[in-house]
Amino acid sequence: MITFFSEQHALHSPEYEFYRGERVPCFESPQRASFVQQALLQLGHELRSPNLDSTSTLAQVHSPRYLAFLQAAWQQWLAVDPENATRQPFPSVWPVRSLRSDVEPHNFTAKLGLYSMDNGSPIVAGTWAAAKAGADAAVSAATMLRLGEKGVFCATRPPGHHAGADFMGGYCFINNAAVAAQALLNKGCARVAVLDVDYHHGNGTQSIFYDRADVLFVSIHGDPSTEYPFYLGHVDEVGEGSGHGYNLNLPLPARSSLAKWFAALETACTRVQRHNADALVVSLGLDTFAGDPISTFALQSSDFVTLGARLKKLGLSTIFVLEGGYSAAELGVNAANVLAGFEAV
Ligand code: SP5
Ligand code: ZN
Repeated sequence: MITFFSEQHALHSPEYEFYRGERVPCFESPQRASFVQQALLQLGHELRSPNLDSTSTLAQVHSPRYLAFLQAAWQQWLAVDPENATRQPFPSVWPVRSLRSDVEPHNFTAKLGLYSMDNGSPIVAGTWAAAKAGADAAVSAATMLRLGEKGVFCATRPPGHHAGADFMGGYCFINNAAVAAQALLNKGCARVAVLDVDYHHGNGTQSIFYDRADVLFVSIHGDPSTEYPFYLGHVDEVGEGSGHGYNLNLPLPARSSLAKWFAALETACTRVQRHNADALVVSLGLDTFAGDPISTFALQSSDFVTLGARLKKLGLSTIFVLEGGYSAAELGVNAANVLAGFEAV
């Protein structure tokens, strides 16, 4: 399968995040992409560098002030104090209910809070370049699909599905799946479906398309009552306005069985089929793997072949966008297995 991969991903390499008040090594690491790269090359998949500029599509998905901030964030951090070059910025204050988010403050940390949903998405000097390369891959993949490819994989990081129109979060900065879906619409698709199989609810993607009927969003994920991102992903979120009925959440309790997960996949596929989409975008989180260090579902490596084969049965041209998955050593084989299942039938 044609895979878009950019070495630029390695420019996003934060050292630590917080867990229970302690600094721990980042789960979302460059070696994730390296393992995927190695596995795909070994199996003879074709790796290409993104060849299109996503700038105009990005502006359809994210707000201008958020994009401007993300692009300039590291320079602004250095402007606060040159010694910040060796420090990771984290937000410490957020505009929750009753506070204003329409006025951008001048203070850097306050801006960071305005544009973040958590303190779990550290920015480094190369974050923008890495994230932009992921969006370029998404647009490149959409073009390949319109040229007749049946399946294209974006083996990119950082992931994207927690990023909303104007905020980062959950290791995500630019919503690559949303960029892919919007690019498909721009290139003539009337309807697109996004199926999010990451362990965590794709709150960013849901919110970006919540009031639209052209992009169906379906997600299978850990119940937000106990699992990140906690504040979105419940069954009663069905879309609003003309988007009413075009959002389907299938939360499953933490530690749900394999049978429950694949039953939810059937429900998801049935809804996708009913959308009569011209193309499918899969937010391919691999943190449903039994060995994932921060998740609790039960998929084994071989189950990812089954997933790929089931998605192929939908008969839709498909862009796979890598999202989460933190068991880095197994990420390559698990990603490759999805592609193998998709290409086998
Ligand atoms: C793209 C993606 O998968 N983002 C996930 C972001 C999750 N961030 C919160 C991490 C919390 C880690 N909790 C560890 C629990 C271990 N028992
Ligand atoms: Zn995830």
